[in-house]
Order: sequence, then C-alpha cells, then structure tokens
Amino acid sequence: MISSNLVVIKLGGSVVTFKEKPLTPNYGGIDKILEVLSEIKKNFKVIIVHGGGSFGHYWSVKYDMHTKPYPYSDLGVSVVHESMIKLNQIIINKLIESNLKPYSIQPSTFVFNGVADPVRIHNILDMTIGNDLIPVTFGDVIHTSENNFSILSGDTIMSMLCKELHPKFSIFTTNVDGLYNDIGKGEIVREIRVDRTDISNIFLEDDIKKEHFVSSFDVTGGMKRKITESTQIAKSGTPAYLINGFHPERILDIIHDREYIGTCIRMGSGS
Ligand code: IP8
Repeated sequence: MISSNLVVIKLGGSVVTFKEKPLTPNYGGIDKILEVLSEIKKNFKVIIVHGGGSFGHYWSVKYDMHTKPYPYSDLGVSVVHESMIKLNQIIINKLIESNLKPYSIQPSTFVFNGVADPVRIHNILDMTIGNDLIPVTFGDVIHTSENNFSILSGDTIMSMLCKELHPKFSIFTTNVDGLYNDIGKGEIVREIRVDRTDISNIFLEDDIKKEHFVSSFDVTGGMKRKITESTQIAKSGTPAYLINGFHPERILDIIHDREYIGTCIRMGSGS
C-alpha cells in the first residue's frame, strides 16, 4: 500500500518567505532546500507543496479571508490567488535554475468543493513515473460552491495527497526544530504515536496560543493545523515529520534512516 519510493515535502511559508515581512521571498531558505532535492531525487519520487507565508497570508489577513467557505471579497480572492501564483513562480524558477524540473499544479485542478479528486491526485503521481518531473502545488484560495471561496492550506493538501498516495515519508518543514515539549527548555518531542495518544490534548490551549503555534500572520492555523493534518496522515499509514527547513540535511537523515532532529508523528503504540 505504501509507495516505497515517494516523498511528499511541504515547504513551509516560514522557510520560503520572511513571514513577518510582507511579500518578501526568502531566497536563502529556498536555496537551502534545493540543495538537498537533487540528492533526494536519486532514490525517491518527490512531490512538493508550498505554503503562503508573507504572500498568501498577508493578503488573506488584509481581506479577512479564512478556511471557512464564505462569499469573501471578489477582489480579495483575485489578489490572494495572484500572490500565490507569484510566490509559486519564484519557487518554480529557482527549481528550474537548479535543473530540478518542476511542474506547477494549481490546487483548483484537483480539489473541487473542498474535496480532492482521487483520479486527479493519481495523475499527479503518474507525472513523476517515467519522467523526471517534480510536481509542485501550493496553498491557495479556491472556489467551494455557489459564490463561496475558502483558503485551502498547503498542510491540508499534504494530507489530501498522502491519504491517496501513501508515500513512504511526509515531511513538513517550518522555521522551528519540531514540536516542543517545553519551548523554554528547547526540548523537542521526538515521536508521537497516534493510536495511543490523543495528541490534540497534549498541548494545552495556553501552549497553542504561544507564538510558536499561532502567528498573527497566519490564517490557516500555523502549528496547530500541522498537528491535525499530520495526525490524519499518520493514521493513513504514512509517518509525518516536522522538521526545521533551514536544516534540510535533516530530510536526508530521515530518508536514509539516520538519527535526525525533529518530531515524527506515526501510527502505532509504544514509543
Ligand atoms: O501556508 C495558505 O497555505 P499554508 C495559503 O500552507 C494562503 O497554510 C492563500 C494563505
């Protein structure tokens, strides 16, 4: 059932942009990830999802747009979508420069009314088979029904892809080392087994309110959503890793089964 040679990677908005600086790509962050992609491609098919960072989130906040389907401002819909296309082009061009052969896919081609179409998702995978392409999709504002739109997080797209394609690894990159037990002490939770622990309860509301979890600039829920989507992914059989995207060599550690710094959410009991 698991696609043994597929890795799905989320490039977090806090890695590919400067999250607190409106409309500012972080070229250094993008470059760092690119450095490891060719190495990963030697052994794995790769699908990339990227977040909105200071592009999509900046405008979503301005136009008061969220994940709930609603008849948001038409101008807001245009501007948020355009900003995501712009960020996507920046990332795609960097990938092309590095000869990584990306193929950009708008989420509206495979998500209809908030539901992912399995046939279209399998088409995305097919694109990597027999070809050397890396499909790249992204969080976006998409039409739901009637005159409603909603913000679709790249984290939710990660779980849509993983539930259908069962990759060997799903990796979320952010600007922190993983989930913290105690952010003051800098202690990271190494592993969470999802059938034993209801992980939505291991972090108290107060923790979730801490800067680590929710930024004022984030309309899709920051770390809290990553926990929810990672749990879904883990329950579908694929381990979800939360790692620091500024240390992308940790992705190599994970896929080569070495010690790594980060949090793994996986199915099973015991630790
Ligand atoms: O950063 C959000 O995607 P995310 C996309 O993956 C927009 O949650 C448009 C804000």
